Amino acid sequence: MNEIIAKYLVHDSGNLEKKAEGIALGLTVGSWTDLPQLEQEQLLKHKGRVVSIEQFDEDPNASTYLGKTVKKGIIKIAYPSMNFSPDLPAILTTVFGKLSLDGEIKLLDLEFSEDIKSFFPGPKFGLEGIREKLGVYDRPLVMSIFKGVIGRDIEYLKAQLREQALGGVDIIKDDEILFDNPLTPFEERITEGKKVLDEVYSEIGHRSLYAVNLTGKTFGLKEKAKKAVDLGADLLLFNVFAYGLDVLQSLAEDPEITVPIMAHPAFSGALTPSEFYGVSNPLLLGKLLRYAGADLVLFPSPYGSVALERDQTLEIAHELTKSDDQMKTVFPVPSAGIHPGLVPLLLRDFGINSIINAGGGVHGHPDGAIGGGKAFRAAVEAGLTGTTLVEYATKSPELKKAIELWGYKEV
Ligand code: 1AE
Repeated sequence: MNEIIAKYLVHDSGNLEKKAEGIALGLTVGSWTDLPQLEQEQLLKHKGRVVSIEQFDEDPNASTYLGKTVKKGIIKIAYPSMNFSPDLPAILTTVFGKLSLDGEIKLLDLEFSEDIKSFFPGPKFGLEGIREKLGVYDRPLVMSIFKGVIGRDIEYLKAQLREQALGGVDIIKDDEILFDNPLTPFEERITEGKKVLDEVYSEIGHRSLYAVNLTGKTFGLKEKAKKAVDLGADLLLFNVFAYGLDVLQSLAEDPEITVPIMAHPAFSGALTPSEFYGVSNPLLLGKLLRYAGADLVLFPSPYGSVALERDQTLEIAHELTKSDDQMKTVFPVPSAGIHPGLVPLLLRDFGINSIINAGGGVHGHPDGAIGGGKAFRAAVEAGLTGTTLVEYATKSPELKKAIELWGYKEV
């Protein structure tokens, strides 16, 4: 069947069969029982289909929170592909448009049948493409984030870029809150950044890539992204949820935008955290970002300052990396509040096909960003060689200082 199956979590006091049938009808052909027989038959092929209903017992915590007696249920509904054009705005409006406003209902997952999926080519580069750009295949990558750049000029940015690169990180990304501005204009960040990274490469033989923040009004993004490519940008950072998934897809699918795109989760917290409403994190930050063409995806790790539940982060990473013969895998980047002492936990959870990413945990190191980068690389090396952080710290003064400052968790 050519259809999309949506899985919903509901908290409802009424009859779930009736609710499910109401959704299947209401989001497709609407009220139809009063129509003549012929019209009913014509509309039948467009009608949503209730696939399954699971009802659980009353959930006392949810009932108390919502101030009414509710039972939890999981409903699956199939929507025929002939009802919508094969793009995310049409799909999301069909499966969770008005419905998202209608009571305690959360969209957990979407299953695309093969014909619909073929309209979503996914990442252009993906995890393997990023590894090829760096020539690094046997370890997690390390990424650092510019910090405190707002209000500073290009010389400051260049100095911070240089320090981060000298620390041995693989990728350096703009902070998502750095927009185009007269002190550090987009184009100059790319051209000047490139010179700095080339210098560092010739000095120490280490190549870092720079992800510049692609920002501005939606209709100017493509032109700006192409300009970035012409100027030699390595990667683009993109605040996808401030713009929309389809904007990301348009950028990713453009044959002239020949650099990987890193999706930032800013604003996704407006859609995901509730147990009762919104969209699940694995769907939004995992499956849909992959379908829309992100090559790398940042999401809150279970351990830092802005944490998600561990199970959810594992599910996000699974959606990004599970094998799929139509689509490349995506680099998971569990982030926020990460320091070297958390590396063993991150390696245990996300393995070598992930990126360890930090801002404060690099720049806040007692030896500055150079020390921070070295401490992260040492923590990764410890994990890969089966050595504890404490043992490895005997040969890495930078790691020693980091774990003294922030602590550590061995696994
Ligand atoms: C989940 C996004 C993390 C992020 O963008 C960011 O800037 C983190 O900074 P730190 O590592 O928490 O300082």
